[in-house]
Amino acid sequence: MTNKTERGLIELYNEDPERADRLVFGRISGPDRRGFLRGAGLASMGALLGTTIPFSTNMPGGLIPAALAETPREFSFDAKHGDMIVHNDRPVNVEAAAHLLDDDVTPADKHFIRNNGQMPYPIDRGEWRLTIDGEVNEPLELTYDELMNDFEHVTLKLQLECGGNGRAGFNPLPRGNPWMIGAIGNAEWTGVRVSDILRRAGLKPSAVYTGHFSYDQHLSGDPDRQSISRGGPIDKMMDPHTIVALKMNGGDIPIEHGFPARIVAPGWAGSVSQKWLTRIWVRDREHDGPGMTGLSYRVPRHPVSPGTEVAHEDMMVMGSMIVKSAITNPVAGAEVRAGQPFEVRGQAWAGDDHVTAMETSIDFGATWQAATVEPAPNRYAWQRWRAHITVPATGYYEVWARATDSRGRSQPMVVPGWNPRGYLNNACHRIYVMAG
Ligand SMILES: Nc1nc2c(c(=O)[nH]1)N[C@H]1C(S)=C(S)[C@@H](COP(=O)(O)O)O[C@H]1N2
Ligand SMILES: [Mo]
Repeated sequence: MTNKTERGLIELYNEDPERADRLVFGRISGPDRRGFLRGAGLASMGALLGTTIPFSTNMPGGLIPAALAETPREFSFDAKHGDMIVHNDRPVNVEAAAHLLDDDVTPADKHFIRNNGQMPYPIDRGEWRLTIDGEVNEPLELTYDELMNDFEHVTLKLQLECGGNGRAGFNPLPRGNPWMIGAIGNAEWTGVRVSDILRRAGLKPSAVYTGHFSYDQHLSGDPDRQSISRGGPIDKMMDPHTIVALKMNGGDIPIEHGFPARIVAPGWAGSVSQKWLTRIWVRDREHDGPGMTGLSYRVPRHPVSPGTEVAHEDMMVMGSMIVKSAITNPVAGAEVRAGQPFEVRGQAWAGDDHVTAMETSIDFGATWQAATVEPAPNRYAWQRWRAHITVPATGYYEVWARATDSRGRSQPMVVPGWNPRGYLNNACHRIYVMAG
């Protein structure tokens, strides 16, 4: 994977608004050109888009129009996987453009890839072992064949989302990949329940947490440094949906997704789901490997204002991801016909919970219409939602989508809860359409 992506426009606006204006508008016409971002430049925006904006009076000030903010194809170089967006190739970090998430089961080539270290060399499945040790009565060393033959298997569609999905929306932009919406996938995973493996080893009463280990080397090449080693509380690991996956979508797990075996702990930050798994260390305290301490995969215990430096002791490990949805059809920028209904659809998910309602808006959130949302085929799978939308007249529209979960929590319209590393942005996804 050699192609790089131009920085996302949101990121660019956060870091260097004048350069962003130059890129978008060609040149800066006056000192207050940035006024565009404060909602004052609607006339010039209409001119830029080549059309009118029927609901422009509802448009919140400071909002970067979706046409400019969310069109990776116009602002990125061609990625190797079609419309996949390559943030980095060392380590490999690739996300899907929203319309690639339209499949109910995400194919491997549309599933985001998040590596922290070097991709391991092809691993010999015959040599591979999984060690279970620590706070167990009987440590285990399992072969691939034993996992294939001596345990019950489950096949589940499971959402796996990077904790930093949506990071690009935070201002100031925290360090890390500027994921937009596509660091999420819902593949079909087959494997052995972690709970069955831990029961076979026999948990001691002191067992409270797991620590996960793997083959991938640290980027520095130092063999003594792990690239990442996270884990989860015993309750999450004993949940029957948390598995050691041996297959992805019915075949061997592709190397970039963790061949020959990985954890899938659905609904939690993807980093709990160790790829190229070699060991589960059962611990008598919260794990403290790379990715567990400091600011990594941790959020402030109490809300902080954007840009705050938060002391490490005021941070806590993230648990479940939160309610979110993506518009996967139409593709951003699609042409539709005024007065004629068109189908809008997508996926919705809510970490440990499920989605109970979906709504869409075409007037910048002034009014909302109910959409249908299907039940998940199994717990922790994402849910398909659909709506039929008609725009009243020609012009530029944004379609906004909002999910509500089983505990009554909805997606916010503005970016929520700034935190030092930019986790858990579940602001509404929006796309633009042009009505002719
Ligand atoms: N061994 C290992 N496991 C890992 C990672 C990694 O860098 N090394 N990245 C984690 C992170 S941060 C995420 S979001 C998921 C991504 O899984 P995917 O690449 O299959 O989408 O893998 C997790 N498991
Ligand atoms: Mo991640």
